[in-house]
Amino acid sequence: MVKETCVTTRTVDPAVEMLLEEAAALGVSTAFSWAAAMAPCPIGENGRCCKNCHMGPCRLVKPGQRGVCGATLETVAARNLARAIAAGAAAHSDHGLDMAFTLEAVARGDAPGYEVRDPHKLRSVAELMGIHVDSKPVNDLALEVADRAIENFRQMRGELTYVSRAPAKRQEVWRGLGITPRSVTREIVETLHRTHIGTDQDPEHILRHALRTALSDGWGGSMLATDISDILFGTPSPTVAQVNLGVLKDDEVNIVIHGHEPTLSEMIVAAAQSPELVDRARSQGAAGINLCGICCTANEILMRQGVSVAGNFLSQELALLTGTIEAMVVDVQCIMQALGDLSSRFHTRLITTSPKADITGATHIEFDEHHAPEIAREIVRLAVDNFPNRDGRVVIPPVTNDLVPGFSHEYINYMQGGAHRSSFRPLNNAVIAGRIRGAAGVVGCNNPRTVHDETHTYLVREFLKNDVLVVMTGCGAIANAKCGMMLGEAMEYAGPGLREVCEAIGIPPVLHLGSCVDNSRILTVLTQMGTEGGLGQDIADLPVVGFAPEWMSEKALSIGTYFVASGVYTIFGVGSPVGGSDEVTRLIGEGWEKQVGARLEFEPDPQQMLAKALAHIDAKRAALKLAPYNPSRFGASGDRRTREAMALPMEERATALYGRVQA
Ligand code: XCC
Ligand code: SF4
Repeated sequence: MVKETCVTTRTVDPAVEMLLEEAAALGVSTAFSWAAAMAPCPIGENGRCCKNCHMGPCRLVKPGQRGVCGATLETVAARNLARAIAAGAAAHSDHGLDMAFTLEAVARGDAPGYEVRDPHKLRSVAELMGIHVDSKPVNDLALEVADRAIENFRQMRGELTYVSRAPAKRQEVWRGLGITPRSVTREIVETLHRTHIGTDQDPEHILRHALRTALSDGWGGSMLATDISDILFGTPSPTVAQVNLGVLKDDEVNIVIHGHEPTLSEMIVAAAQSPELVDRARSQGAAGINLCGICCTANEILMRQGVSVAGNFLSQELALLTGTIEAMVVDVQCIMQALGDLSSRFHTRLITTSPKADITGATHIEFDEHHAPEIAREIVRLAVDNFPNRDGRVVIPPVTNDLVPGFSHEYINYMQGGAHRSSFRPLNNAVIAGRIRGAAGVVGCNNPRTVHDETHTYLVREFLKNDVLVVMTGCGAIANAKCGMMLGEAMEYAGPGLREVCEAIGIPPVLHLGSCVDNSRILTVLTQMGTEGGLGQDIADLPVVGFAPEWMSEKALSIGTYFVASGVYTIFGVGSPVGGSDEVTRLIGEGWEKQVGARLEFEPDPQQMLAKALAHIDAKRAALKLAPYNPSRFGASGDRRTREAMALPMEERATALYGRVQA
């Protein structure tokens, strides 16, 4: 059900609030208390600190002040932003590259336990890559796709393969500016070179390369990560799952998978269901094995397997405080170092698995796709054998909600006309008619510098009221799922036009598209909306906006920047990492608007964020000569179908509302 949130100064999630109280009682620090005890550095916070060489660090705090090398504030702020974008792009893309290596190993028969689960997606990706599909055996084709993907990471000249997926007009914009990405590797290396002391000094020139670097993530590393994950593990379609800390079980072995990659977690899902390990859990006195996730590993296995989600970024420490987690298994990205110390205060085994990420205090069981099933079993066994070590203190907040995730681009296409007539026509027509005013992508992190989940959930509710369709990924998606916004019931927030369309097509008004790398799904959705007809010829023509309301990571900056470079006006909350420089703020605002047709803005005030977004959507509608948005034109729509569906049990309800639903 749609839940009213409990607003405190720290979070809108009652489960989180309950465990924060538990943390205080236990005298345990968390990101919330660290943040409260330490103000952000006022110099670094808005881009005024340079530590790119050892003549510094230089702190440019007075008007006109320069670094020892003569660098101006503009140059320093631009360089810092460019470097952050490169780091974010690297994180997504290194993940994408590993997916390509896994596909290669699978195709060669070197990765037992894995297979191509979606040969249909494999064929369509091969076609997009210009590979002849013919009647090639699946693994031969998979090898060609893997080779082409790997080539995309290492090629030094030319264009990324997926550039051709963007609207033709967008490609022209990129070529005209000289920012068509060559490869992730080339653009990231060049960013680091340009921002080394004494190289690129012109802020506009630095920032233009930042656009190119971000594009190599969005249309390269991330898009390949998404596509290859779909090929290996299946393209998501709607399924039913549960979310929030109440998914932890007091009488079962709880294993939490946290991080970003689906490769090992898919195997752990299988291992946790094996009769041998379930029996072993029973012999240890547990009723079974309960698997759930945090952050984007959670989103990956949620989208495809319906595995429940314990929470988003700021819930990771709190999950340990429940005293019920036998193992927290982590791979890469967004894993707080504090988990090392924290887990040692409880019986929880923190298990690192990536050759790239060790945490002091953790047990390292290195993942290797050539031996994945054994490694997954070893991890689950370790968790099971840890069950008797619980100390008896159990604090599981009794808070869960249901959600329906699984909206891939392919499924959104399919649900608008079935397998043979799939298209974006109904959605585009609804936008043209003004039933749907526009669309918003609300994505990104949590940040204890702002009330946990508050802006994510505020914006989404307001967008629905204003007939704006919402697509989500990452921790923002989890935030909204927790308060029931990813169910048909969320329709009660929707304006009449949006509601009518969602009922007719059979979708909820808030669509969960997946993990952080799956923001690339939003690019493919927007491309199709932009080229389907009636809404211009480019992503920049569409009445859409992008948001990262509670951002904190460098990956979020890369995502936001590739959205802008793709033509989407994007607003970040919390605060600006370049706010110290008016010139850089202008360059990424009106400067990028002139160059790529969209601006990047930082706006901490949620009401202002909303107002700016709606004004932008209406301006884009006007530019397309669409009817002005007028909610009174669409009166009481027939919500009979929703009401009937709501009266059914949960499993049948989802099928009634969303059509094809996985078991
Ligand atoms: Fe990390 Fe992907 Fe941010 Fe959440 S949303 S805090 S990056 S887990 Ni991408
Ligand atoms: Fe200071 Fe210039 Fe060195 Fe940066 S690169 S630390 S501004 S001297």
